[in-house]
Amino acid sequence: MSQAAAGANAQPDTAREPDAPFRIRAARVIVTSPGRNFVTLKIETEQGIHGVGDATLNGRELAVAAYLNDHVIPVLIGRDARRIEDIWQYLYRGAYWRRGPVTMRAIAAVDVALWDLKAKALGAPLYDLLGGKSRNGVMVYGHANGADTAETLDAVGRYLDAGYKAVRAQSGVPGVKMAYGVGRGDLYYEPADASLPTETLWDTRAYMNFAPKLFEALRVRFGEGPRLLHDVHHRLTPIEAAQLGKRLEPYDLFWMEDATPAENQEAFRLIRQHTTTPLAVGEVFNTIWDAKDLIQNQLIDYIRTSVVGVGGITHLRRIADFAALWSVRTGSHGATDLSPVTMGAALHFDTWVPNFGIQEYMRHTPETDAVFPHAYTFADGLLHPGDAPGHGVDIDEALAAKYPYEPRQLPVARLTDGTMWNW
Ligand code: EZ4
Ligand code: CO
Repeated sequence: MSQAAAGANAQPDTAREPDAPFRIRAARVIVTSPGRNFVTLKIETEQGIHGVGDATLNGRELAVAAYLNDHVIPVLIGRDARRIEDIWQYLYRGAYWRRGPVTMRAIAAVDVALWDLKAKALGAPLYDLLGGKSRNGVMVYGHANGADTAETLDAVGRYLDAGYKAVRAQSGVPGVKMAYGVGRGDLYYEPADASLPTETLWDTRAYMNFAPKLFEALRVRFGEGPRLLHDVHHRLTPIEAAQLGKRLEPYDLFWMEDATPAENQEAFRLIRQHTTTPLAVGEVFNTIWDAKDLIQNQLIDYIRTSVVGVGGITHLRRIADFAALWSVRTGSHGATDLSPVTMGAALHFDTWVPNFGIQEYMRHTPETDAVFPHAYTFADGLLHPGDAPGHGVDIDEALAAKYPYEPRQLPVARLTDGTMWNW
């Protein structure tokens, strides 16, 4: 669509005055693969300020790139970049087809880029626009994993030695081919590993018998101090999840994550009735509607929605405020498929949000870090967003261009009898 055509349909507002400094002059999608795929949106104003947002949807990257290029960028050109809320509502209501991971990640990219841009224009770190610092640093948890219990214990030990205050432990399970969360070789754990989905096998019984022993061994070795987390990754039924939660109670987990799929939010009531192990859920949620019943019925303790997953800071803030009413705290998703841009935005959000719980943090590779220069730093188990204006993360477009897109999909899982299961 030409700009003239866009202008013909425009609302008669000052946002579209051609010489307005905050008028959006250009927006473009940058797809790059410095070790893994990322989709980034860069928005520029007439004044020459730019903001950057992440639109990466692991394994489905080009769907979001197309959504942005075909449906979002044409309606962004000419708008007033300061009107973050109005643009959010325009993209959400205006799509008619609400929600969904592709739409909400595209909206997130716009929203985060606009918050970045506005904060830069004001010369302020983003956390100051949200309400200022609520804490000195953001507690993160790292991902420790190993092929078996001994390796996993060593991996947890390395994280604790590095200063982490919280560690997620995942281990290979005897009898389970390629358990979730376990790296292969020295690579950083990166599940989207092939152009067609890798087939993994899942054995619930083997896992249920193994997981409590892993955490018993962790407590024997490391004592009661470290916060320990675990991700079940949607593999159990509600009653199995209830059983596992009970069996894990002696080992005082910080949380048990995604114990069962949450399309049916009501399913968590059964788990909740049986165990006091804290529950975390929400990395695949797109909006507050996915979490509403879980939160207002106090069926969970941590909400894992991320900046990039739920349409950006504008909507994540709404979820967090709603969650605070029921003492549910944030624990945002932060795996490597969430780009440094999301990590930067998340750290500003986490620095402000009053009901902060914890932030997931998997280090990116040096190649990724070089493509996305960033202000955030790690020290003593905490991440710090830095004080640079905006969210503090940019993209080196010349370097990004050296890493072309490579198709990669997430694995699938089958039960031992061949039945398709949840990966
Ligand atoms: O499997 O982000 O808690 N973290 C996770 C992640 C997800 C990936 C999927 O793209 O569950 O490792
Ligand atoms: Co998870």
